[in-house]
Amino acid sequence: MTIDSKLGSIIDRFDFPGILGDCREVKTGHINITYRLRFALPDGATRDYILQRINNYVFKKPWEVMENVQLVTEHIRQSMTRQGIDPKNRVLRVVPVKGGGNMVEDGDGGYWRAYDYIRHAKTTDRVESPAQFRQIGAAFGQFQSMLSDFPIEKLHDTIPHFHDTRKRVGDFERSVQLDVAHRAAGVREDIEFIRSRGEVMCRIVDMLNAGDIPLRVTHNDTKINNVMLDADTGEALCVIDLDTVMPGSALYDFGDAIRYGASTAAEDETDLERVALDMDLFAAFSEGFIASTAARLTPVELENLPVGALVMTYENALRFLADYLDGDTYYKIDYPAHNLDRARCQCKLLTDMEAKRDGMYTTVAALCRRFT
Ligand code: GN1
Ligand code: MG
Repeated sequence: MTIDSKLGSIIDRFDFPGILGDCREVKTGHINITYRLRFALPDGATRDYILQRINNYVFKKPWEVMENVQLVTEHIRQSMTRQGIDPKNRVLRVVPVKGGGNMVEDGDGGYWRAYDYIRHAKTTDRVESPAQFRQIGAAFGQFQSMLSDFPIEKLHDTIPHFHDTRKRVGDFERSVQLDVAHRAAGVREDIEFIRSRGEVMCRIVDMLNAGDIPLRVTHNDTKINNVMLDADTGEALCVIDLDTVMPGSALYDFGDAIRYGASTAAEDETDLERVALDMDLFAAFSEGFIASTAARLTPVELENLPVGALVMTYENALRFLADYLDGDTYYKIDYPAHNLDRARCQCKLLTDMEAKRDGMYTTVAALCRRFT
């Protein structure tokens, strides 16, 4: 793509080597704007980077996001080195800004940051096999484990109350009452579906508040496309998208990965007949995740992992529907009813998870016995 002078001047401020040869937008993710840059080095080789404009509607204090990212990636790098793993290409590296710092302010309120591109890697939006999903489970589990000795008080809450289900239920109710986009009348049944589950879905928040489960460093956005896979072998290389790394519950990370990856359909599938929880994929991810976290998580966390799947699916349904009612201010959308379609798909998935709840518990309990 051609680069306008504004983007060019932002790129100039980062400490990139060589001469910019190519710049293309990467269109995954609902939040940030992302580009892949390719630089030509004097010896003829090329080097790739990721440049992102941090969405400052979503992240009110982008500098706190970057502080978290720096701290967490450094911790993981050290942890890998101690375990004899070469961290290169396995953990994100922030590209410094010329003259210091890790972010560029563009003068229009936009904040930009850059990472080394994870080489020879791909991502997938749909799970291709149970074995692949098991690997992704292991990758998110290792991420969790490597951060289990991280001093959690150093982390900023980059989106306060991100998984505070009770607050989200309250905010949802406000969106229904305000009805700024005049859409509530058309989605009464969907609203009732969300309302009817408001209290039971606060289970994780309640367990955290009661001290039944501990606060942990959590990724908070464990979609499968946030793990880079080796382009040839499919091996999980690197966990990316660390913007929402915050104190939270391990159940969130387990649950969101199941919500997205173990569904038989895409997150915005409109043919609801096709939307269900695939129990083979559930078991595969659980195996990878539990094998790599069993030594760190408490028995109460382990046994309650399935709660995470239900709560995260509920939360996403609620958030998509709230954004639809708010007139689509938060998520990027491709067409006017996109958020409604996403919400309905998540509600259908949740209904199927509710029917398969016992099976999820049985699977998790068996894996816990095997790995603890
Ligand atoms: C957003 O940017 P992306 O697509 O990784 C959202 C998640 C949602 C997800 C739903 C900061 O993630 O919380 O679960 O969309 N991220 C933020 O696809 O709100
Ligand atoms: Mg994200």
